[in-house]
Amino acid sequence: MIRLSKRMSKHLRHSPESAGLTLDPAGWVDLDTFVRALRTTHDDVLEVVAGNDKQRFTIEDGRIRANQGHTVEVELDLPVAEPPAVLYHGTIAKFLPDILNEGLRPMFRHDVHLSATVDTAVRVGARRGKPVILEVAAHKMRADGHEFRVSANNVWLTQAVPPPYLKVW
Ligand code: HQG
Repeated sequence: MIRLSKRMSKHLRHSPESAGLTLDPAGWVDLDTFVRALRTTHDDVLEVVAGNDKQRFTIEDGRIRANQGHTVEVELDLPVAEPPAVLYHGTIAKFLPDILNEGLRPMFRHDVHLSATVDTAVRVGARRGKPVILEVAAHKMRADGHEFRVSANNVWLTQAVPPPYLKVW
């Protein structure tokens, strides 16, 4: 199931064409087409979607899409949302000098990914090594005109976080 989940992420976020798929502008693909393209079964796809630790996918009206994390161009059409006072970002020490100097940037993704809880940020950072947690002054950013969106699986997204809004937690 983890293997299938990773393949689903790959084709719904990064390289649909490598499975012969085309996403619509909002990232959706017909579920039957998707199942066939991945040479899997509806049941297995449904099991991954329902059991996914991070609720990475949504199935709606016979279509499937990834909730966030795309590198291909998609317009998720998420509404602007009011963030909590602070949000968190998990990274590693090696990236800190650049981050504190130029702020958080989306790198290969569309947006910077932020978490509402320290726990989640720790998990995100721990993917790369010993996690270092940054606190983001989200309310202040919002008041200064920066936009936040929240994905269907509760990942907070913003274009960039300039250095003045960051502090090491
Ligand atoms: C770092 C997973 C240098 C940033 C997770 C991160 C998340 C900078 C890396 C989701 C930088 C980008 C996203 C700068 C940011 N200079 N390094 N100016 N700005 N960075 O994977 O947040 O399993 O694109 O700290 O759970 O780690 O895919 O972002 O270390 O929600 O669903 O550059 O990926 O979700 O890495 O993770 P990523 P992320 P999934």
